[in-house]
Amino acid sequence: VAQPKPKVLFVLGGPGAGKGTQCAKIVEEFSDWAHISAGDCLRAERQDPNSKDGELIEQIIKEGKIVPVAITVKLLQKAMVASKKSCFLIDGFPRNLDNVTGWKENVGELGAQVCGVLYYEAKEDELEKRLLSRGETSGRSDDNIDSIRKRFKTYISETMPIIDEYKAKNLVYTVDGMPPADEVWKVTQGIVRQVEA
Ligand code: UP5
Ligand code: MG
Repeated sequence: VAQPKPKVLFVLGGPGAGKGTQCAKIVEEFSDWAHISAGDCLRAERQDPNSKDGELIEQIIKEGKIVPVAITVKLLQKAMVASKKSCFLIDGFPRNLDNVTGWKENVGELGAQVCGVLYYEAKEDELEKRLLSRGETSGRSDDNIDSIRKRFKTYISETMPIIDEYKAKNLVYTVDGMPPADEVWKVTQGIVRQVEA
């Protein structure tokens, strides 16, 4: 019997919009789904002393720029296989045109069906506040005001146009990311139910 094609939801939104927080809640409630954070994959690879890409990844993350897709997509695929799940939340990817092309070439429509984009919308001043406060304990090398501003810039110039492209294809589920996380969760939950159905 043929296996059903894996489902994918891309999860996008500005830095600190709540992508990771909401994905964690989704996988708690919906057992078919795996949470694959591109940023987490890259940070783990950076920590691996055997990786030849570690230094490059660190430099790019600090500058709020985007890692070449060949590196990212390889890590995403590895994590997807390791999860043994059939539905994937791909958190923080694709962030630019290079990412979209690299996904299509390496995973593509044969590998997985992209059901849509879960998009968390929030204002920059709120995001800055969240990230600075997280930065007190996160240990993330990009949770400082310099890197945060650079991340915003990249988000506006490179990621927003990608979200707009998916919007034009009617593939975007826009969620207001400004209310408290529990309220955002109620909306998120409804969308995942709809995607699963
Ligand atoms: N928080 C969450 N929800 C809240 C709410 N509703 N109200 C109040 N507070 C809320 O949340 C951030 C903080 O806000 C937390 O303290 C949380 O408690 C609180 P989180 O859920 O972590 O938000 P998230 O959107 O996941 O923020 P994150 O910082 O992870 O977003 P980024 O997109 O900046 O980070 P990511 O890890 O995806 O990428 C980091 C870097 O890696 C990129 O800048 C880039 O350099 C690189 N990268 C690539 O190059 N390619 C990729 O494909 C992916 C990443
Ligand atoms: Mg995150």
